[in-house]
Amino acid sequence: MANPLYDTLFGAHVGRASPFLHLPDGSTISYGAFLESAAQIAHVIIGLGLSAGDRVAVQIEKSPQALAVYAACAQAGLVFLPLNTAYTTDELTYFIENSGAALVIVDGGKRDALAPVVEGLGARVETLNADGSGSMTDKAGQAPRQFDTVSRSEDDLAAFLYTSGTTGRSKGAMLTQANLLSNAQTLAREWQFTVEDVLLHALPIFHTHGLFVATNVTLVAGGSMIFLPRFDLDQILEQMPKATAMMGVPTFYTRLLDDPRFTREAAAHMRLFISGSAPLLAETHVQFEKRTGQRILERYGMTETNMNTSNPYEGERRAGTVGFPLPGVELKITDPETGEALPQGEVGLIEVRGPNVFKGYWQMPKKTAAELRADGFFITGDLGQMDADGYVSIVGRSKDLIISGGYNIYPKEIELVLDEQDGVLESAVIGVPHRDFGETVVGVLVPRAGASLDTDGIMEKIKKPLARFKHPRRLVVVDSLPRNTMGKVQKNLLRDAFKELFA
Ligand code: MCA
Ligand code: AMP
Repeated sequence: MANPLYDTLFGAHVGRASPFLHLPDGSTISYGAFLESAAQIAHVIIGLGLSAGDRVAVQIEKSPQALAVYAACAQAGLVFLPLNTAYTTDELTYFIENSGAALVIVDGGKRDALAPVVEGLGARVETLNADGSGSMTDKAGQAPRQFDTVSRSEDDLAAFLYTSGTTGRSKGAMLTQANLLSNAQTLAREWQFTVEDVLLHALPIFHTHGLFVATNVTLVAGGSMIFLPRFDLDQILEQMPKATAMMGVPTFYTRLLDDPRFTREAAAHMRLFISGSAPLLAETHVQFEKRTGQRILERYGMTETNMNTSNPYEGERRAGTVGFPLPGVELKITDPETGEALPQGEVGLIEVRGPNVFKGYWQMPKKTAAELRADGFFITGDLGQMDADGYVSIVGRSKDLIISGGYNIYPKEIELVLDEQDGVLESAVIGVPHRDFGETVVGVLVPRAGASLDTDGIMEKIKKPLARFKHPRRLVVVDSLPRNTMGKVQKNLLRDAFKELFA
Protein backbone atom coordinates (compact mmCIF):
# COMPACT_ATOMS: atom_id res chain seq x y z
CA MET A 1 0.00 0.00 0.00
CA ALA A 2 1.15 3.50 -0.77
CA ASN A 3 0.26 5.00 2.59
CA PRO A 4 -1.06 2.38 5.01
CA LEU A 5 -2.44 4.79 7.61
CA TYR A 6 -4.30 7.02 5.19
CA ASP A 7 -5.42 4.21 2.91
CA THR A 8 -6.83 2.10 5.73
CA LEU A 9 -8.37 4.73 7.97
CA PHE A 10 -9.49 7.29 5.41
CA GLY A 11 -8.88 6.21 1.80
CA ALA A 12 -11.20 3.24 2.21
CA HIS A 13 -14.10 5.67 2.73
CA VAL A 14 -13.51 8.14 -0.13
CA GLY A 15 -16.80 8.98 -1.83
CA ARG A 16 -18.95 7.26 0.81
CA ALA A 17 -22.23 9.07 1.34
CA SER A 18 -22.81 7.50 4.75
CA PRO A 19 -22.38 9.67 7.85
CA PHE A 20 -19.05 10.06 9.60
CA LEU A 21 -19.79 12.93 12.02
CA HIS A 22 -23.11 13.83 13.65
CA LEU A 23 -22.96 17.35 15.07
CA PRO A 24 -24.89 18.73 18.05
CA ASP A 25 -26.98 20.99 15.77
CA GLY A 26 -28.41 17.89 14.10
CA SER A 27 -26.36 18.15 10.90
CA THR A 28 -24.21 15.35 9.57
CA ILE A 29 -20.96 15.24 7.63
CA SER A 30 -20.55 12.27 5.32
CA TYR A 31 -17.30 10.39 4.93
CA GLY A 32 -17.08 11.67 1.35
CA ALA A 33 -17.47 15.32 2.34
CA PHE A 34 -15.08 14.99 5.28
CA LEU A 35 -12.38 13.50 3.08
CA GLU A 36 -12.83 16.19 0.45
CA SER A 37 -12.22 18.87 3.07
CA ALA A 38 -9.17 16.94 4.30
CA ALA A 39 -7.83 16.82 0.73
CA GLN A 40 -8.29 20.58 0.42
CA ILE A 41 -6.36 21.16 3.63
CA ALA A 42 -3.61 18.84 2.39
CA HIS A 43 -3.30 21.04 -0.73
CA VAL A 44 -2.96 24.17 1.41
CA ILE A 45 -0.30 22.66 3.64
CA ILE A 46 1.77 21.33 0.77
CA GLY A 47 1.30 24.68 -0.95
CA LEU A 48 2.93 26.35 2.05
CA GLY A 49 6.07 24.41 1.23
CA LEU A 50 5.88 21.49 3.66
CA SER A 51 6.92 18.03 2.59
CA ALA A 52 6.65 14.48 3.90
CA GLY A 53 8.02 14.09 7.43
CA ASP A 54 7.55 17.75 8.41
CA ARG A 55 5.75 18.41 11.68
CA VAL A 56 2.43 20.25 11.80
CA ALA A 57 1.68 21.54 15.30
CA VAL A 58 -1.95 22.35 16.03
CA GLN A 59 -3.57 23.98 19.01
CA ILE A 60 -7.17 24.27 17.91
CA GLU A 61 -10.59 23.66 19.40
CA LYS A 62 -12.35 20.42 18.61
CA SER A 63 -14.28 20.71 15.34
CA PRO A 64 -14.80 18.66 12.17
CA GLN A 65 -12.21 20.87 10.45
CA ALA A 66 -9.71 20.19 13.24
CA LEU A 67 -10.16 16.47 12.68
CA ALA A 68 -9.78 17.03 8.93
CA VAL A 69 -6.31 18.48 9.61
CA TYR A 70 -5.36 15.10 11.10
CA ALA A 71 -6.63 13.32 7.98
CA ALA A 72 -4.84 15.85 5.77
CA CYS A 73 -1.55 15.22 7.57
CA ALA A 74 -1.96 11.47 7.10
CA GLN A 75 -2.68 11.95 3.39
CA ALA A 76 0.25 14.32 2.85
CA GLY A 77 2.69 12.18 4.88
CA LEU A 78 3.13 14.86 7.54
CA VAL A 79 3.64 14.33 11.25
CA PHE A 80 0.56 15.48 13.18
CA LEU A 81 1.33 17.18 16.49
CA PRO A 82 -1.81 18.04 18.46
CA LEU A 83 -1.48 20.22 21.56
CA ASN A 84 -3.76 20.71 24.54
CA THR A 85 -5.90 23.82 24.03
CA ALA A 86 -5.16 24.82 27.63
CA TYR A 87 -1.43 25.28 27.03
CA THR A 88 -0.11 28.80 27.50
CA THR A 89 2.09 30.63 25.00
CA ASP A 90 5.12 29.77 27.14
CA GLU A 91 4.30 26.08 26.99
CA LEU A 92 3.56 26.20 23.26
CA THR A 93 6.84 27.90 22.51
CA TYR A 94 8.72 24.92 23.91
CA PHE A 95 6.74 22.39 21.86
CA ILE A 96 7.13 24.34 18.64
CA GLU A 97 10.82 24.90 19.18
CA ASN A 98 11.53 21.36 20.32
CA SER A 99 9.60 19.67 17.52
CA GLY A 100 10.91 21.96 14.78
CA ALA A 101 7.35 22.28 13.50
CA ALA A 102 7.22 23.78 10.02
CA LEU A 103 3.60 24.87 10.37
CA VAL A 104 1.61 25.89 13.42
CA ILE A 105 -2.17 26.07 13.24
CA VAL A 106 -3.80 28.00 16.09
CA ASP A 107 -7.06 29.56 17.07
CA GLY A 108 -7.37 33.09 15.66
CA GLY A 109 -7.41 34.50 19.19
CA LYS A 110 -3.90 33.18 19.81
CA ARG A 111 -2.35 34.21 16.53
CA ASP A 112 -0.94 37.55 17.62
CA ALA A 113 0.70 36.18 20.75
CA LEU A 114 2.27 33.27 18.90
CA ALA A 115 3.13 34.66 15.49
CA PRO A 116 6.38 36.40 16.53
CA VAL A 117 7.60 33.26 18.27
CA VAL A 118 6.65 30.95 15.43
CA GLU A 119 7.97 33.16 12.69
CA GLY A 120 11.16 33.69 14.67
CA LEU A 121 11.63 29.94 14.47
CA GLY A 122 11.13 29.98 10.73
CA ALA A 123 7.73 28.27 10.80
CA ARG A 124 4.44 29.32 9.21
CA VAL A 125 1.25 30.20 11.12
CA GLU A 126 -2.32 29.62 9.99
CA THR A 127 -5.54 29.94 11.97
CA LEU A 128 -8.49 27.64 12.50
CA ASN A 129 -11.23 28.72 14.90
CA ALA A 130 -13.72 26.65 16.90
CA ASP A 131 -16.47 27.47 14.38
CA GLY A 132 -14.35 26.18 11.52
CA SER A 133 -13.44 29.61 10.13
CA GLY A 134 -9.88 30.92 9.80
CA SER A 135 -7.11 31.43 7.29
CA MET A 136 -6.74 27.68 6.83
CA THR A 137 -10.39 27.30 5.86
CA ASP A 138 -10.31 30.36 3.60
CA LYS A 139 -7.39 28.95 1.66
CA ALA A 140 -8.77 25.40 1.65
CA GLY A 141 -12.02 26.65 0.09
CA GLN A 142 -10.08 27.50 -3.10
CA ALA A 143 -8.26 24.16 -3.30
CA PRO A 144 -9.16 21.02 -5.28
CA ARG A 145 -11.19 18.37 -3.47
CA GLN A 146 -8.85 15.58 -4.39
CA PHE A 147 -5.26 15.17 -3.36
CA ASP A 148 -2.73 12.58 -4.52
CA THR A 149 -1.88 10.64 -1.38
CA VAL A 150 1.81 10.85 -0.53
CA SER A 151 3.55 7.49 -0.29
CA ARG A 152 4.65 6.46 3.19
CA SER A 153 5.62 3.20 4.82
CA GLU A 154 4.36 1.67 8.05
CA ASP A 155 7.58 2.63 9.75
CA ASP A 156 7.26 6.32 8.95
CA LEU A 157 6.22 8.74 11.65
CA ALA A 158 2.56 9.70 11.77
CA ALA A 159 2.34 11.71 14.99
CA PHE A 160 4.22 13.34 17.83
CA LEU A 161 2.45 13.51 21.16
CA TYR A 162 4.20 15.39 23.94
CA THR A 163 4.16 13.82 27.35
CA SER A 164 5.59 15.52 30.40
CA GLY A 165 8.44 13.97 32.24
CA THR A 166 9.66 13.45 35.75
CA THR A 167 12.41 15.99 35.10
CA GLY A 168 9.87 18.63 34.13
CA ARG A 169 10.79 18.67 30.41
CA SER A 170 8.19 17.34 28.00
CA LYS A 171 9.19 14.63 25.57
CA GLY A 172 7.85 14.16 22.05
CA ALA A 173 6.71 10.57 21.71
CA MET A 174 7.24 9.51 18.09
CA LEU A 175 4.42 7.29 16.83
CA THR A 176 4.63 5.47 13.54
CA GLN A 177 1.86 4.60 11.13
CA ALA A 178 2.13 0.97 12.24
CA ASN A 179 1.81 1.93 15.92
CA LEU A 180 -1.50 3.68 15.30
CA LEU A 181 -2.87 1.30 12.74
CA SER A 182 -2.12 -1.96 14.52
CA ASN A 183 -3.70 -0.70 17.73
CA ALA A 184 -6.82 0.66 16.05
CA GLN A 185 -7.37 -2.60 14.18
CA THR A 186 -6.88 -4.67 17.32
CA LEU A 187 -9.24 -2.52 19.39
CA ALA A 188 -11.96 -2.40 16.74
CA ARG A 189 -11.86 -6.22 16.62
CA GLU A 190 -11.67 -6.74 20.38
CA TRP A 191 -14.49 -4.30 21.12
CA GLN A 192 -16.52 -5.49 18.12
CA PHE A 193 -16.96 -2.11 16.46
CA THR A 194 -18.88 -2.24 13.18
CA VAL A 195 -20.25 0.05 10.53
CA GLU A 196 -23.44 0.25 12.61
CA ASP A 197 -21.71 1.83 15.59
CA VAL A 198 -22.34 5.41 16.61
CA LEU A 199 -19.76 6.54 19.15
CA LEU A 200 -20.62 9.29 21.61
CA HIS A 201 -17.42 11.35 21.37
CA ALA A 202 -16.96 14.04 24.06
CA LEU A 203 -13.21 13.66 24.63
CA PRO A 204 -10.63 16.17 23.46
CA ILE A 205 -8.87 15.23 20.22
CA PHE A 206 -5.36 16.26 21.26
CA HIS A 207 -4.66 13.08 23.24
CA THR A 208 -4.41 9.39 22.42
CA HIS A 209 -7.78 8.60 23.98
CA GLY A 210 -9.97 10.91 21.89
CA LEU A 211 -7.84 10.86 18.75
CA PHE A 212 -6.28 7.48 18.26
CA VAL A 213 -8.53 5.25 20.32
CA ALA A 214 -11.96 6.78 19.75
CA THR A 215 -11.51 8.21 16.27
CA ASN A 216 -9.26 5.57 14.71
CA VAL A 217 -11.40 2.72 16.00
CA THR A 218 -14.49 4.33 14.45
CA LEU A 219 -12.62 4.83 11.18
CA VAL A 220 -11.39 1.23 11.05
CA ALA A 221 -14.96 0.02 11.55
CA GLY A 222 -16.48 2.60 9.19
CA GLY A 223 -18.98 3.70 11.84
CA SER A 224 -19.86 7.24 12.86
CA MET A 225 -19.38 9.58 15.80
CA ILE A 226 -21.60 12.05 17.61
CA PHE A 227 -18.91 14.69 17.76
CA LEU A 228 -19.37 16.97 20.78
CA PRO A 229 -17.02 19.89 21.47
CA ARG A 230 -16.53 18.84 25.11
CA PHE A 231 -18.08 16.83 27.91
CA ASP A 232 -21.34 18.53 28.82
CA LEU A 233 -23.80 16.45 30.83
CA ASP A 234 -26.93 17.93 29.25
CA GLN A 235 -25.59 17.33 25.77
CA ILE A 236 -24.42 13.80 26.62
CA LEU A 237 -27.84 12.85 27.98
CA GLU A 238 -29.56 14.44 25.00
CA GLN A 239 -27.38 12.64 22.47
CA MET A 240 -27.07 9.26 24.17
CA PRO A 241 -30.29 7.83 22.68
CA LYS A 242 -28.68 8.08 19.23
CA ALA A 243 -25.43 6.37 20.25
CA THR A 244 -24.37 2.74 20.59
CA ALA A 245 -21.10 3.22 22.49
CA MET A 246 -19.21 5.75 24.57
CA MET A 247 -15.58 6.18 25.58
CA GLY A 248 -14.57 8.33 28.50
CA VAL A 249 -12.30 9.02 31.43
CA PRO A 250 -13.60 8.02 34.91
CA THR A 251 -14.83 11.60 35.57
CA PHE A 252 -17.36 11.11 32.73
CA TYR A 253 -18.81 8.13 34.55
CA THR A 254 -18.85 9.65 38.04
CA ARG A 255 -20.55 12.76 36.65
CA LEU A 256 -23.15 10.60 34.87
CA LEU A 257 -23.81 8.67 38.07
CA ASP A 258 -24.28 11.93 39.97
CA ASP A 259 -27.13 12.86 37.63
CA PRO A 260 -30.53 11.26 38.33
CA ARG A 261 -31.45 11.62 34.64
CA PHE A 262 -28.91 8.90 33.87
CA THR A 263 -31.12 5.88 34.37
CA ARG A 264 -31.22 2.24 33.34
CA GLU A 265 -33.58 3.23 30.51
CA ALA A 266 -31.25 6.00 29.31
CA ALA A 267 -28.44 3.47 28.91
CA ALA A 268 -30.47 0.42 27.92
CA HIS A 269 -29.81 0.64 24.17
CA MET A 270 -26.04 1.25 24.55
CA ARG A 271 -23.90 -1.77 23.71
CA LEU A 272 -20.67 -0.54 25.29
CA PHE A 273 -19.22 1.93 27.79
CA ILE A 274 -15.41 2.08 27.87
CA SER A 275 -13.22 3.80 30.46
CA GLY A 276 -9.52 4.61 30.54
CA SER A 277 -6.73 7.19 31.04
CA ALA A 278 -7.04 7.04 34.83
CA PRO A 279 -8.06 4.46 37.41
CA LEU A 280 -11.78 3.70 37.51
CA LEU A 281 -12.64 3.11 41.14
CA ALA A 282 -14.08 -0.35 41.73
CA GLU A 283 -16.88 1.50 43.52
CA THR A 284 -17.77 3.43 40.34
CA HIS A 285 -17.79 0.17 38.40
CA VAL A 286 -20.18 -1.38 40.90
CA GLN A 287 -22.46 1.66 41.10
CA PHE A 288 -22.60 1.86 37.33
CA GLU A 289 -23.71 -1.74 37.07
CA LYS A 290 -26.30 -1.21 39.79
CA ARG A 291 -27.71 1.79 37.96
CA THR A 292 -27.62 0.52 34.38
CA GLY A 293 -27.25 -3.24 34.52
CA GLN A 294 -24.15 -2.82 32.34
CA ARG A 295 -20.49 -3.24 33.19
CA ILE A 296 -18.00 -0.60 32.10
CA LEU A 297 -15.14 -2.05 30.06
CA GLU A 298 -11.87 -0.70 31.45
CA ARG A 299 -8.68 -0.65 29.44
CA TYR A 300 -5.15 0.67 29.99
CA GLY A 301 -2.78 2.56 27.76
CA MET A 302 -0.19 5.28 27.43
CA THR A 303 0.77 7.94 24.95
CA GLU A 304 3.93 5.98 24.15
CA THR A 305 2.17 2.68 23.59
CA ASN A 306 -1.44 3.34 22.66
CA MET A 307 -3.53 0.66 24.37
CA ASN A 308 -1.87 -2.25 26.15
CA THR A 309 -4.58 -4.16 27.94
CA SER A 310 -8.34 -4.43 27.93
CA ASN A 311 -11.04 -6.19 29.81
CA PRO A 312 -12.86 -8.64 27.54
CA TYR A 313 -15.88 -7.75 25.44
CA GLU A 314 -17.29 -11.20 26.01
CA GLY A 315 -16.48 -12.63 29.42
CA GLU A 316 -15.99 -11.08 32.80
CA ARG A 317 -15.11 -7.39 33.03
CA ARG A 318 -13.43 -7.42 36.38
CA ALA A 319 -13.72 -4.29 38.54
CA GLY A 320 -10.40 -2.84 39.67
CA THR A 321 -8.49 -4.49 36.82
CA VAL A 322 -7.51 -3.35 33.34
CA GLY A 323 -8.01 -6.80 31.85
CA PHE A 324 -5.67 -8.84 29.68
CA PRO A 325 -2.80 -7.83 27.40
CA LEU A 326 -4.23 -7.13 23.95
CA PRO A 327 -3.49 -9.63 21.17
CA GLY A 328 0.02 -8.95 19.89
CA VAL A 329 1.06 -7.11 23.06
CA GLU A 330 3.49 -8.85 25.39
CA LEU A 331 3.29 -7.73 29.00
CA LYS A 332 5.52 -8.64 31.90
CA ILE A 333 5.83 -7.56 35.49
CA THR A 334 9.44 -6.91 36.42
CA ASP A 335 11.57 -6.23 39.44
CA PRO A 336 12.23 -2.46 39.46
CA GLU A 337 15.81 -3.04 40.62
CA THR A 338 16.94 -5.89 38.37
CA GLY A 339 14.50 -5.73 35.46
CA GLU A 340 13.94 -9.48 35.82
CA ALA A 341 10.42 -10.85 35.28
CA LEU A 342 8.67 -11.57 38.58
CA PRO A 343 6.58 -14.64 39.39
CA GLN A 344 2.85 -14.39 38.74
CA GLY A 345 1.02 -12.48 41.47
CA GLU A 346 3.91 -10.25 42.54
CA VAL A 347 3.84 -6.48 42.24
CA GLY A 348 6.39 -4.88 39.92
CA LEU A 349 6.89 -2.58 36.97
CA ILE A 350 4.69 -3.15 33.95
CA GLU A 351 6.71 -3.55 30.76
CA VAL A 352 5.17 -3.95 27.32
CA ARG A 353 6.35 -4.88 23.85
CA GLY A 354 4.48 -5.03 20.57
CA PRO A 355 3.61 -3.22 17.35
CA ASN A 356 1.89 -0.56 19.47
CA VAL A 357 5.09 0.60 21.18
CA PHE A 358 6.46 3.93 19.95
CA LYS A 359 9.78 4.59 18.26
CA GLY A 360 11.30 6.74 20.97
CA TYR A 361 11.39 10.34 22.18
CA TRP A 362 12.20 12.97 19.59
CA GLN A 363 15.86 13.97 19.85
CA MET A 364 16.19 12.49 23.34
CA PRO A 365 18.24 9.32 22.90
CA LYS A 366 19.17 9.13 26.58
CA LYS A 367 15.59 9.33 27.78
CA THR A 368 14.57 6.84 25.12
CA ALA A 369 17.26 4.39 26.22
CA ALA A 370 16.21 4.77 29.86
CA GLU A 371 12.64 3.70 29.14
CA LEU A 372 12.74 1.62 25.98
CA ARG A 373 14.93 -1.44 26.34
CA ALA A 374 17.09 -2.68 23.47
CA ASP A 375 14.89 -5.80 23.28
CA GLY A 376 11.82 -3.63 22.58
CA PHE A 377 10.19 -3.71 26.03
CA PHE A 378 8.94 -0.31 27.19
CA ILE A 379 9.11 0.41 30.92
CA THR A 380 5.76 2.05 31.61
CA GLY A 381 6.50 3.36 35.13
CA ASP A 382 3.20 1.85 36.27
CA LEU A 383 3.26 -0.70 39.05
CA GLY A 384 1.09 -3.72 38.42
CA GLN A 385 0.21 -7.24 39.21
CA MET A 386 -1.29 -10.12 37.23
CA ASP A 387 -3.74 -12.47 38.91
CA ALA A 388 -3.97 -16.21 38.34
CA ASP A 389 -6.55 -15.70 35.57
CA GLY A 390 -4.31 -13.24 33.72
CA TYR A 391 -6.13 -10.03 34.67
CA VAL A 392 -3.73 -7.10 35.14
CA SER A 393 -4.26 -4.54 37.92
CA ILE A 394 -2.47 -1.24 38.26
CA VAL A 395 -1.60 -0.79 41.90
CA GLY A 396 0.51 2.36 41.78
CA ARG A 397 3.11 4.29 39.86
CA SER A 398 6.87 4.42 40.21
CA LYS A 399 6.77 7.76 38.35
CA ASP A 400 5.79 10.92 40.20
CA LEU A 401 2.61 11.67 38.29
CA ILE A 402 -0.81 13.11 39.07
CA ILE A 403 -3.80 12.25 36.86
CA SER A 404 -6.52 14.87 37.15
CA GLY A 405 -9.70 14.27 35.16
CA GLY A 406 -7.64 12.20 32.73
CA TYR A 407 -4.92 14.83 32.25
CA ASN A 408 -1.41 13.91 33.28
CA ILE A 409 0.41 16.40 35.44
CA TYR A 410 4.05 16.00 36.40
CA PRO A 411 4.76 17.57 39.82
CA LYS A 412 8.33 18.45 38.86
CA GLU A 413 7.17 20.90 36.20
CA ILE A 414 5.05 22.76 38.78
CA GLU A 415 7.69 22.60 41.51
CA LEU A 416 10.20 24.26 39.18
CA VAL A 417 7.78 27.18 38.73
CA LEU A 418 6.84 27.41 42.43
CA ASP A 419 10.48 27.36 43.52
CA GLU A 420 11.08 30.53 41.51
CA GLN A 421 8.39 32.55 43.28
CA ASP A 422 9.21 35.33 45.72
CA GLY A 423 9.93 34.09 49.23
CA VAL A 424 9.74 30.38 48.35
CA LEU A 425 12.60 28.28 49.63
CA GLU A 426 11.32 25.00 48.23
CA SER A 427 8.12 23.24 47.25
CA ALA A 428 6.59 19.82 46.85
CA VAL A 429 3.63 19.15 44.58
CA ILE A 430 1.39 16.22 45.37
CA GLY A 431 -1.81 14.63 44.11
CA VAL A 432 -4.66 14.19 46.57
CA PRO A 433 -8.02 12.44 46.07
CA HIS A 434 -10.62 14.67 44.42
CA ARG A 435 -14.30 13.83 44.21
CA ASP A 436 -14.68 14.96 40.58
CA PHE A 437 -11.22 14.72 38.97
CA GLY A 438 -10.08 11.57 40.80
CA GLU A 439 -6.92 13.37 41.88
CA THR A 440 -6.03 17.03 42.10
CA VAL A 441 -2.92 19.13 42.62
CA VAL A 442 -1.82 20.56 45.97
CA GLY A 443 1.33 22.67 46.28
CA VAL A 444 3.20 22.55 49.57
CA LEU A 445 5.46 25.58 50.06
CA VAL A 446 8.28 26.28 52.48
CA PRO A 447 9.08 30.00 52.91
CA ARG A 448 12.59 31.37 53.10
CA ALA A 449 13.66 32.39 56.62
CA GLY A 450 11.74 35.49 57.64
CA ALA A 451 9.56 35.56 54.49
CA SER A 452 5.80 35.42 54.54
CA LEU A 453 4.22 33.97 51.41
CA ASP A 454 1.54 35.67 49.36
CA THR A 455 -0.21 32.55 48.03
CA ASP A 456 -2.77 34.55 46.01
CA GLY A 457 0.04 36.45 44.34
CA ILE A 458 1.81 33.17 43.57
CA MET A 459 -1.36 31.71 42.02
CA GLU A 460 -1.52 34.77 39.79
CA LYS A 461 2.12 34.45 38.73
CA ILE A 462 1.87 30.80 37.66
CA LYS A 463 -0.85 31.59 35.13
CA LYS A 464 1.70 32.59 32.51
CA PRO A 465 3.93 29.51 32.51
CA LEU A 466 1.38 26.82 33.40
CA ALA A 467 -1.88 25.67 31.81
CA ARG A 468 -4.93 26.02 34.07
CA PHE A 469 -5.39 22.28 34.63
CA LYS A 470 -1.90 22.10 36.19
CA HIS A 471 -2.57 24.85 38.74
CA PRO A 472 -2.59 23.67 42.32
CA ARG A 473 -6.14 23.82 43.71
CA ARG A 474 -4.60 24.73 47.04
CA LEU A 475 -1.27 26.13 48.18
CA VAL A 476 -0.31 25.13 51.70
CA VAL A 477 2.53 26.74 53.63
CA VAL A 478 4.59 24.56 55.99
CA ASP A 479 7.79 25.12 57.96
CA SER A 480 9.69 22.27 56.34
CA LEU A 481 9.17 19.25 54.11
CA PRO A 482 9.38 15.76 55.59
CA ARG A 483 12.52 13.99 54.36
CA ASN A 484 13.92 10.49 54.72
CA THR A 485 17.46 9.76 55.82
CA MET A 486 18.63 10.08 52.20
CA GLY A 487 17.19 13.61 52.09
CA LYS A 488 14.37 12.66 49.70
CA VAL A 489 11.03 14.39 50.25
CA GLN A 490 8.52 11.91 51.63
CA LYS A 491 5.57 12.77 49.44
CA ASN A 492 3.59 9.86 50.84
CA LEU A 493 3.50 11.64 54.20
CA LEU A 494 2.34 14.87 52.57
CA ARG A 495 -0.32 13.00 50.57
CA ASP A 496 -1.53 11.45 53.77
CA ALA A 497 -1.60 14.77 55.62
CA PHE A 498 -3.70 16.48 52.94
CA LYS A 499 -5.78 13.55 51.67
CA GLU A 500 -9.07 14.93 53.00
CA LEU A 501 -8.83 18.36 51.37
CA PHE A 502 -10.97 17.53 48.31
CA ALA A 503 -12.22 14.01 49.00
C1 MCA B 1 -10.73 21.19 33.20
N1 MCA B 1 -10.11 21.79 34.24
C2 MCA B 1 -9.35 20.88 34.85
C3 MCA B 1 -9.50 19.70 34.12
N2 MCA B 1 -10.36 19.92 33.10
N3 MCA B 1 -8.54 20.96 35.93
C4 MCA B 1 -7.88 19.87 36.30
N4 MCA B 1 -7.98 18.69 35.64
C5 MCA B 1 -8.78 18.59 34.54
N5 MCA B 1 -8.88 17.41 33.87
C6 MCA B 1 -10.21 23.16 34.74
C7 MCA B 1 -10.98 24.07 33.84
O1 MCA B 1 -10.06 24.81 33.06
C8 MCA B 1 -11.75 24.95 34.82
O2 MCA B 1 -10.93 26.00 35.22
C9 MCA B 1 -11.97 24.07 36.02
O3 MCA B 1 -10.94 23.06 35.95
C10 MCA B 1 -13.31 23.40 36.09
O4 MCA B 1 -13.58 22.80 34.87
P1 MCA B 1 -14.86 21.94 34.56
O5 MCA B 1 -15.83 22.78 33.81
O6 MCA B 1 -15.33 21.20 35.75
O7 MCA B 1 -14.17 20.91 33.60
P2 MCA B 1 -14.65 20.39 32.23
O8 MCA B 1 -14.46 21.40 31.18
O9 MCA B 1 -16.01 19.80 32.42
O10 MCA B 1 -13.55 19.27 31.97
C11 MCA B 1 -13.40 18.16 32.81
C12 MCA B 1 -13.21 16.91 31.93
C13 MCA B 1 -12.04 17.22 30.98
C14 MCA B 1 -14.47 16.65 31.14
C15 MCA B 1 -12.91 15.76 32.83
O11 MCA B 1 -10.89 17.56 31.74
C16 MCA B 1 -11.77 16.11 30.03
O12 MCA B 1 -12.40 16.00 28.98
N6 MCA B 1 -10.78 15.25 30.35
C17 MCA B 1 -10.36 14.18 29.48
C18 MCA B 1 -8.90 14.24 29.30
C19 MCA B 1 -8.41 13.15 28.32
O13 MCA B 1 -8.90 13.01 27.24
N7 MCA B 1 -7.41 12.41 28.75
C20 MCA B 1 -6.81 11.40 27.96
C21 MCA B 1 -5.32 11.58 28.04
P3 MCA B 1 -11.53 27.34 35.84
O14 MCA B 1 -11.40 27.17 37.31
O15 MCA B 1 -10.64 28.40 35.28
O16 MCA B 1 -12.93 27.47 35.39
S1 MCA B 1 -4.52 10.14 28.53
C22 MCA B 1 -4.40 9.15 27.23
O17 MCA B 1 -4.76 9.48 26.14
C23 MCA B 1 -3.88 7.76 27.60
C24 MCA B 1 -3.04 7.21 26.52
C25 MCA B 1 -5.06 6.80 27.83
O18 MCA B 1 -4.86 5.75 28.43
O19 MCA B 1 -6.18 7.13 27.41
P1 AMP C 1 -0.48 9.41 29.27
O1 AMP C 1 0.87 9.86 29.68
O2 AMP C 1 -1.47 10.51 29.09
O3 AMP C 1 -0.35 8.54 28.12
O4 AMP C 1 -1.07 8.55 30.47
C1 AMP C 1 -0.68 7.25 30.66
C2 AMP C 1 -0.87 6.85 32.09
O5 AMP C 1 -2.24 6.90 32.45
C3 AMP C 1 -0.47 5.42 32.34
O6 AMP C 1 0.92 5.27 32.47
C4 AMP C 1 -1.24 5.10 33.59
O7 AMP C 1 -0.55 5.56 34.73
C5 AMP C 1 -2.52 5.91 33.40
N1 AMP C 1 -3.65 5.08 32.95
C6 AMP C 1 -4.17 4.93 31.72
N2 AMP C 1 -5.23 4.08 31.74
C7 AMP C 1 -5.39 3.71 33.02
C8 AMP C 1 -6.29 2.87 33.72
N3 AMP C 1 -7.29 2.26 33.09
N4 AMP C 1 -6.11 2.71 35.04
C9 AMP C 1 -5.13 3.32 35.70
N5 AMP C 1 -4.25 4.14 35.11
C10 AMP C 1 -4.38 4.33 33.79
